[in-house]
Amino acid sequence: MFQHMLVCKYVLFLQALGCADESCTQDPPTGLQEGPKRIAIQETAAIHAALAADGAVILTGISGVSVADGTWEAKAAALPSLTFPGRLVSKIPKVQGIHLEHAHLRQNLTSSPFDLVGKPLLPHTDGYIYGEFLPDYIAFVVESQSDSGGQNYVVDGKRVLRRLCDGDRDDSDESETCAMAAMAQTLAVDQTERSPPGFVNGQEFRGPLVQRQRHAMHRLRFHRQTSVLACKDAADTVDENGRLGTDLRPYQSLWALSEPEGHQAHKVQDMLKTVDAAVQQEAAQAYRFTVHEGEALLIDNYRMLHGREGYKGRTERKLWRVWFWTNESSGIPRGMPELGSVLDADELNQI
Ligand SMILES: O=C(O)CCC(=O)C(=O)O
Ligand SMILES: [Fe+2]
Repeated sequence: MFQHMLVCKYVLFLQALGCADESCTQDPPTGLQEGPKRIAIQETAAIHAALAADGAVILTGISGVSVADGTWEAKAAALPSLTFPGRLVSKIPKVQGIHLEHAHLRQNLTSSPFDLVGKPLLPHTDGYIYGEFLPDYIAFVVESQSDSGGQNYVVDGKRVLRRLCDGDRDDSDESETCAMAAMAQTLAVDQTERSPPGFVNGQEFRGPLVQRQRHAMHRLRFHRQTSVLACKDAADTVDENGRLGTDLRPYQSLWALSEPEGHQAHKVQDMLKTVDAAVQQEAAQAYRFTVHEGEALLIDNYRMLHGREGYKGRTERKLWRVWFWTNESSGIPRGMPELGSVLDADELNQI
């Protein structure tokens, strides 16, 4: 009987992780005890091995990338085709100077604007406004780092699921949270960014919090954006070193019920709160690391959430953010041009 219970529990655990068999438990996420590995930008195979293992990698040698005008923006734009040769669906990467974006955001946010510059960032996925069609990889190229603070962190979606459904734990709460992990992967919830409580109005998107890619089942796709109020908390509660405080509001995500009046509403609400809390706990424990000038942080934006501590100092922190879509993504968002080199198209057909 006891053995039977253990087997059932294990099956529940595998189901909650979205696995039909044991294959996806063989490679437990490491949790990046020392932050992402540093790998030279030319080492394509090593970069992909690190991405598969850890979901994030720090690329070195970006200053040596040869581009016609030598600017950091152009080096950032070259990064997707250098790291994913022949696999890009978006031929023109979207590059944005985060330092340039700040002024624009202050003027254009549909929610009441407030000063976020230098304040911590809670764990999120990028490109959330595209709904289902968020970029599957993102990178931050560092042109100059702040004098103090500004450490990044990543939260592994696999670890969030494992926190909810740890096969080794043996308590009654665990089977409840394990059922919630399964629900997070099957039940559609509203993940549309709406302002308020979001910053802007994004594309409509309803779906499970965590999904597996149709053509790349090994990949999780996790979406999380945080409410403006949660970001305000993060800005208001920093300690003297600019670090994120701990007394943030309990629920920070923009995830909402698809059917607020439905008979399952309470259950779904509990699940959203529980997954949100697990994300927060993982973020609190995540290793903080500094990405230096001339390096880039490359992240699997489907599996990983990312965030950043606050920063200050006289040196302007200049980062170039790149969003790109590979042939394992859900596709490029409607209205985005698919332009670029015919060579890429040929290579893509050979895969
Ligand atoms: O400032 C950073 O290091 C990251 C910023 C970020 O997450 C973003 O702009 O999406
Ligand atoms: Fe981001």
